[in-house]
Amino acid sequence: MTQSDDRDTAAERDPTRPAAVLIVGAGFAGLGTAIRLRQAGITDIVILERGREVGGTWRDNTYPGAACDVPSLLYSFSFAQNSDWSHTYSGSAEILDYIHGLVDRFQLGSQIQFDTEVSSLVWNAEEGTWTAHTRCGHTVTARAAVMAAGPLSNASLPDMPGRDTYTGTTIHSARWDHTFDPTGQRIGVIGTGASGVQIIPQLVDQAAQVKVFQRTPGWVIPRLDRQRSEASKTLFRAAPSLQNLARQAWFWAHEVFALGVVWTSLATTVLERLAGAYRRRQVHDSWLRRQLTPDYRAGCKRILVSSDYYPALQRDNCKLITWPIATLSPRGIRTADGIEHELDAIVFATGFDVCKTSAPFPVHGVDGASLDDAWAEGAHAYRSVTTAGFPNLFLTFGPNSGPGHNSALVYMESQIAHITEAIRVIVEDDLRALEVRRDREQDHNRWLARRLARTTWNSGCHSWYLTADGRNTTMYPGFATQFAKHTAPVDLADYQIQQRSVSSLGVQPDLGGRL
Ligand code: N01
Repeated sequence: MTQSDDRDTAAERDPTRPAAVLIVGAGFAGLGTAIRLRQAGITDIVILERGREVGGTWRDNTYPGAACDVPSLLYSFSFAQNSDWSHTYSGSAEILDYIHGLVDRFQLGSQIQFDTEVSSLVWNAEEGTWTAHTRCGHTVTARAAVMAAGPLSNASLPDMPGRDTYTGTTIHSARWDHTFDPTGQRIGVIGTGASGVQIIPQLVDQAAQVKVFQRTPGWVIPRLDRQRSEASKTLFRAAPSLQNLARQAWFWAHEVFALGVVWTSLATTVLERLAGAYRRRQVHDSWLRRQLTPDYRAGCKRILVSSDYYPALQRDNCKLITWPIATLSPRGIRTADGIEHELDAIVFATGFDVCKTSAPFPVHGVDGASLDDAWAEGAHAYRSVTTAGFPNLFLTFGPNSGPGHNSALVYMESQIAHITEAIRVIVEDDLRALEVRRDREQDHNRWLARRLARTTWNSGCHSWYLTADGRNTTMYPGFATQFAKHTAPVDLADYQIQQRSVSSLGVQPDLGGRL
């Protein structure tokens, strides 16, 4: 670390003057943004984190079997590669270790304020600053703000009839209670999405009985995981270019996957045939197979990647229940066929409340306009990163930035590239405001809407990608390569720029180590 890097740590900085950047959230996106900003010479950064440690979704999702269904070589930053992944697809603990390693390696620790939950963000047009108000009553002001709270940070507990009457143990997948011992228990699992299919095999190994309450079956493909040899780790350590080549190979393999997952095409039919053959090979009972057969096109909901889910469902102590849940009762779950399933514990693998028509906390931009009002009919942004009326504000995993077929981190790096360049311009050119032009944002969203209409996600299934009235505000309708080409560069012609004099704020532009 250079001396100039040292001087702007959160502990040392003068809290009465605005920081260059405030970042909300210390998960992958928030930390990645901080790393790239620092590498661009912008070091005066404050990261506000509501939890007690970094890691976001990988800190919160510690349920048994939690792992990534994207290969680790690709599910890691290109600018911070790791040769030592233990498996092709690593578990959540190892991913969390990697994130902690980023904090140490890029010396971000002193820039993070933990236990600090942002309750609102307010733009001050005169000064060209954002002020974050926190639940503990502090404020932090900065010239640019990055919202990196993560789309999957709030667990969704469905409001089922009778939920409060149930007297057994309830656990949400994203808030696992590690004091809970499944051994010998009768457990119900609600939800068979990406989290559910990872938890169920683990519970079946230990519990006396597991009842899986499925509302919609998913398309399942095998997970080709294997332990990595010491030789391959040594090789990648010695030859990083080889590791990069392996990463590129995974990347392009996933890009090809888009042909079947993003659009309904011949490749979708091929994918469905392969998943069907896998189901036939794995599931022996024809009635069970029928219950597990989706009635929507592959890719419409997230494809499930698991090699142990189908075998677990066929174990003697596991039963798939497809009758809809009528109510929770004091002793368990009553399904629509009138049967009461007595359970010692219910696991809700029911996903997340994803903000599709609102911000995660109140955000007030130009003239006090609220982001919630702007997004009332569905979140929108320019290239997923900025939105008109909210200058100097940047979003990670903003509207229409989600991948259906490739690593979320690849998409994240493109957003971070755009954000870093835009903030560099704000700081170096000492701008009061950099605000995307409304017409450019609207053009972008009209283009998105046309392309989204032709994607598999809009082919008729119900998923968390869509708003209640069917608008897709979460996914990007294209390849990761297109997203990067679209998102990473900053075209200043798409932005309105307001200059200001240095003296108006009484600070010198922060150029970190760039001078
Ligand atoms: O949540 P989900 P998740 N009654 O929303 C069911 C990421 N992730 O936590 O399909 C009955 O996908 C719901 O049923 P249905 C990944 O991006 C990544 O599993 O809506 N059932 C569904 O089965 C993923 O997309 C990894 O009919 C109810 C399940 O609960 C995202 O997280 C691993 C219900 C929810 O599935 C979310 O996945 C894990 C109700 N009232 C997760 N409400 C990686 O490996 C909901 N359900 C990277």
